[in-house]
Amino acid sequence: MPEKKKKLKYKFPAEFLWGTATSSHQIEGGNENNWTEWEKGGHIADGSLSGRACNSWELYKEDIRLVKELHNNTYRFSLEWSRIEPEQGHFDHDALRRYRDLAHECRRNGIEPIVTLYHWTQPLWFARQGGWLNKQSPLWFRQYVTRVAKELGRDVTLWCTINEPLIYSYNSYFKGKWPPQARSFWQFKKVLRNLAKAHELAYFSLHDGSSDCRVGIAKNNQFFESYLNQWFNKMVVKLVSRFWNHSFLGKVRDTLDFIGLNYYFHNVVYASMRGYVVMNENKHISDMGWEIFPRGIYETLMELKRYNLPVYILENGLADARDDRRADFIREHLRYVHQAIREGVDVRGYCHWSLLDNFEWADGFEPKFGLYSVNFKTFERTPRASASVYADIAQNNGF
Ligand code: PNW
Repeated sequence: MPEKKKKLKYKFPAEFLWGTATSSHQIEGGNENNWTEWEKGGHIADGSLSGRACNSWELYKEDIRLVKELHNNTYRFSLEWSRIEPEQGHFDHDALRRYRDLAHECRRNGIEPIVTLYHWTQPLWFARQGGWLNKQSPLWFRQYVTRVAKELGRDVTLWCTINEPLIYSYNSYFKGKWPPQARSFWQFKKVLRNLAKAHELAYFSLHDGSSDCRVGIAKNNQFFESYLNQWFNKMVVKLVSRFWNHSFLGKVRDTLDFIGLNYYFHNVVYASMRGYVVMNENKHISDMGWEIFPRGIYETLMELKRYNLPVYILENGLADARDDRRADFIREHLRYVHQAIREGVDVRGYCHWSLLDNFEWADGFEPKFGLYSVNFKTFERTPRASASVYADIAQNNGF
């Protein structure tokens, strides 16, 4: 039977990449890194440990089957540095082979792998020497990346060096929320500087390893908006968004082939001399209390126009255990992505966070970000209703 041609209101560009995103520590299980050490101190809100997580270390072929079931043509995952280089200078062949298998499994299924090199977890030897505060840290990172490029360079074209440098350094070195729980503005700034250096070195290593690779970062950008149209608020909005959205990108812009955008947050800023507060309307929120504000993805995309680079949306999603908001969330955000494309932003792909329910950092397993729910005892994956909505969009390249 010939397929019925659907009339699409929002048609995406040919070759558009549709995918989901995950990270190693959140899904693999069995890791030994600075985060697993920290978990043992009872820091996780729901009392859990990452433990076996989704057991994706073993079940990666099953995961790719799900990606396929979603009619996706890309999958963003990350490499666990602590597995690849468990001791400084010693590389684990089995771990490297396992990641090569994962990339092959993607390719075999017509899925473009997008590979993140650093999604926040550190090998113990790295953490013990001060992690990103050590001035050698960018060089250590380069050594790891050079080795990875040699092993995976033939299978991987799209590389994301660092996931959300600001969210990470802010929570780990300024807010004291994540390991190593520092609270220092200077450490925060120093870590940002070293992450930028690490990115630059990685950029050149990756390009040495393969001629046609493309390298970017995943940047958490937020839509800052002034409370009412008050001049003081507007000024603060300008400063805050210049710092949060553009300072890191500005530092590394000469070594970016694309920008990865992670969009989650909208902030209506009400400023006073003592700082600012966020005054969101919060008409719609996720299970984590994060405001759902689809227009923000359009605004953050339009703000990226100035860099004149291709953009991949590398994360966007919500915790929604009952799955009663996710389908609308996806459609609404994509409507705005489509509008940004119409208005000239070169958006090449969209990765939903996340494929699976997984280990949500200091919040444990409670938040449910997955298009597939996971039974954390049997590791069985079950599609939520929104998964088929997303699968249709990907299959039709629009909706
Ligand atoms: C992103 N916050 O992180 C990460 O890249 C993912 O690993 C994560 O699972 C996902 O978003 C959902 O949270 C963030 O507390 C984690 O503001 C926390 C915050 C922001 C982003």
